Amino acid sequence: MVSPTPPSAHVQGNCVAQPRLPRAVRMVSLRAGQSDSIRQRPGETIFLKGGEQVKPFPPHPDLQPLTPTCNPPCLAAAMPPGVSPGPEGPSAPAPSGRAGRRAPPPPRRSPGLPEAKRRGRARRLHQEVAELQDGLQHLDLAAEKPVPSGTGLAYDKELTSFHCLWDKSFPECPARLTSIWTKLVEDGLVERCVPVQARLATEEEILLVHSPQFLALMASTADMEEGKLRALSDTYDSVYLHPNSYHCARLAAGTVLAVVDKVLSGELRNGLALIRPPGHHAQRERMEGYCLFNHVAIAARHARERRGLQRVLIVDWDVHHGQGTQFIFEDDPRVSYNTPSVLYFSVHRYDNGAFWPHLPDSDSSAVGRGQGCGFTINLPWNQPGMTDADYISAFLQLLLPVAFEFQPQLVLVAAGFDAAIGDPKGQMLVSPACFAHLTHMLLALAGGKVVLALEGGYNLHSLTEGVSAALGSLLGDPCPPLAGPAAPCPSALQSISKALGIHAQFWPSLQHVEVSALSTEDEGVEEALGETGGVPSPVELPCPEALPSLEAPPPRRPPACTGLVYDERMTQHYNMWDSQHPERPQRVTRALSRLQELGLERRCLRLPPRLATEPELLLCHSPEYVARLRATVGLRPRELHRAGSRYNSVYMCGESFEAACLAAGCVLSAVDAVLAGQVQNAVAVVRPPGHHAEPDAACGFCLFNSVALAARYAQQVAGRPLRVLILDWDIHHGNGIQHIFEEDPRVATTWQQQQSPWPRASGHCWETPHWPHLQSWHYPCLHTPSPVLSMPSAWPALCTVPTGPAFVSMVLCSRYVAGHMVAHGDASGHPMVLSFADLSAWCYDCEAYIHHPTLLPAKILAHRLKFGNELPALL
Ligand code: Q9C
Ligand code: ZN
Repeated sequence: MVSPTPPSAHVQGNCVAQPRLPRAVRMVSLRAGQSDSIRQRPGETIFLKGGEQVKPFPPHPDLQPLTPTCNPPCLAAAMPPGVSPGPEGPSAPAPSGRAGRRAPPPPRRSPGLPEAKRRGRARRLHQEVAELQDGLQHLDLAAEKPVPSGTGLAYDKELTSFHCLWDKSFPECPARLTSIWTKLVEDGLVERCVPVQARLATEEEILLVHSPQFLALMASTADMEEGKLRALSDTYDSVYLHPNSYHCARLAAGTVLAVVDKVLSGELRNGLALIRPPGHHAQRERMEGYCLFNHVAIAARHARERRGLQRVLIVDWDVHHGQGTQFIFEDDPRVSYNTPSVLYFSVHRYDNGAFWPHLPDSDSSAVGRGQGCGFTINLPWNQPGMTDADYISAFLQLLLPVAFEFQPQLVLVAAGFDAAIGDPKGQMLVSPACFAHLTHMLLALAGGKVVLALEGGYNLHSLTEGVSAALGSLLGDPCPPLAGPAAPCPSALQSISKALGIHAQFWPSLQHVEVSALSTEDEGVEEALGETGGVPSPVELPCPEALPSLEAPPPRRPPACTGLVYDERMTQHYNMWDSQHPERPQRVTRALSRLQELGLERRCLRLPPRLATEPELLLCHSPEYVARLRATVGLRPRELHRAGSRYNSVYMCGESFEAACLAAGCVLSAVDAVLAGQVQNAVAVVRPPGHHAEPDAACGFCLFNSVALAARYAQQVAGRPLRVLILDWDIHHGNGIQHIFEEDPRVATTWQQQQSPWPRASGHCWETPHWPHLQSWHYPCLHTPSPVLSMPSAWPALCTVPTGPAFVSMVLCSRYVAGHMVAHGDASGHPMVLSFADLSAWCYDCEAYIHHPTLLPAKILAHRLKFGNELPALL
């Protein structure tokens, strides 16, 4: 291997240019004299060179005072103008996420500081290191908040004790609740929930949202005769009153509060309130649209004012616009809290204003007022017939980006099921399974604190199916598969694009989304959509075909457990020449003990580890390659060294083959358990890693491509067609997986592509981009002229092999990239090498690290070059 020519531009005087580090990862050298930057920043991972990785645990978000200028950094940027003036003032454009990121650490100071300052710095560094290590030892890693568990289900038969006295076929009827209950019992869901006692909301609670006059009026209806009730009802839009209506509306509101309180206290993880009458059309002084009191609005105010929450998200997927909720919060004053409080998102049928409640306020142009600007998000559909794909798109493209930015502490869902297929009012086509998916997506928010309150839903069949599916998600069941097509229809895209265009000004997370293609002003689209009538026009924009349904539907009650597979023997693969190699055995031992400390390990089902068999390895690798790796078993160090150096960034020891077979086999074992339905999902804590391994070559610490093997294996053992998605979130490109599946349509691979992906076909060391755990070791190559030191005659006594004049060559490039340092001895004839990374010295002949006082001058020189100051005494 030939060493590349040095790029002198990377050396600035004596100060070597620092590699840029990603925001949350820094390498800290304990010897580097960086006392001013060793302090851990929030959320940051620090790698202690030569030590263990320190992963800080961020403080619990609920315990964190959230000031607009700090955590999370993007929230401040998300504040609509005027809400939280950042340093740039209220009208400054919000920085995009990228621009808002922390700048890389400042370059180190150049040498020439007074000696005393240097000593002081070294002393401070010592002290900080000691403190850091001490602090780490006393970290109580196990003392973390227990994860709340249990899904609350609130229902009271009392809530069926009212109906419309003068219209027996009124859609809002007692059977809605009784049929839901029957269905949930049938599906075995009731017994899996924690019952929550329904209760009456107090007057004080009602007054959180409604006026005293309105409350008094509603209270007075309890004693009214039918005639009076009817007369009063008729003065409102779409309501009926029954002598029990007031009582039940108070019971419904209180029941939502009961569930919310148990979720906020951590007694329950999430919950569902089965209530009627519905609430989201009720306004401060008005009943409307079957609603008397606005339960969800009351619960949001309660959470904020009585339970101290700062941010509540209301998601309203009822097919009608919850104008009541919007009016209550659209100008919600939040001065005393200095943070936005309630974000209202509603997706609803609008038909360009032709659908009830016929309000321009239901359009996406209504965004809130004053300080509430940007905190009302309406997504109006202008055609009936919206499908799962349309609702999923609405969530993925609009709601979730904003919600992740908003970081709610509680999610309240105005859960109507009148968008469900078969509903006489909504005339939408949402499947029951889709409600499981919508619910599931919300569970990622607010630490899972999600409470569903029933709103509309008038087809008893689709209502009950929808509720059952949503409750399944609250209970942790996997979502049932959705039927295609998977893409939103043109009209839905138009609605979503318009809302995105409007809200991008408030929410930086929406700014990257392309909104021009289908904006309302786009005449081409109007044409493609045909005359804007009530009926969806035949598809005119390309819409992907539905994927064939491959899977049999999963069992109704799947296994609720997670598999864990691990085998200690994987630690026998190690780098015998470098115990500090980043891919070291402690990676898995530490991971496992952490799982144990957290009590996660005992919540898993341990799966049997096993070796991948020869035929299994051949699913992705060539017979020659497998044989070549097998032949490394029992080789001597020198031969192993050579075997590893055939490949890019690979080391091997006598146990490497077995460990790699074990790593792959463990992943296969996890696949077995998942496909057999023994577990719902699984984790394999394995090493060596696999995703760089090619069909016929080891690469980047990887020997066998465990994930690629698992994908092929899954397809083989499933006994039926199987689509496999591989998500590769490793910071490096999974070149091996890509090459293995590039032409296989059955496996989709996805990874985050870096700007200049590693590995490169030809590796000049300064071209290799960041590999975070190697980054501080990546310095420009200074082979010519290498500082070469003559060794005195004492030298050979230390190192058994060389006689005569010996040389120490300083290699200032990465030892792991393109095999530079490994191959340096061969290429240059130098018998030993001094690492610029950690000032260790390597002897090629005895294949060992060595130390001797005669090396000191070379080390001092290297240190001076690297850090611009003298080697601290601690060396
Ligand atoms: N011709 C809920 O779903 N429709 N409310 C009025 C007038 C009112 C629905 C039609 C529908 C209200 C909670
Ligand atoms: Zn509705």
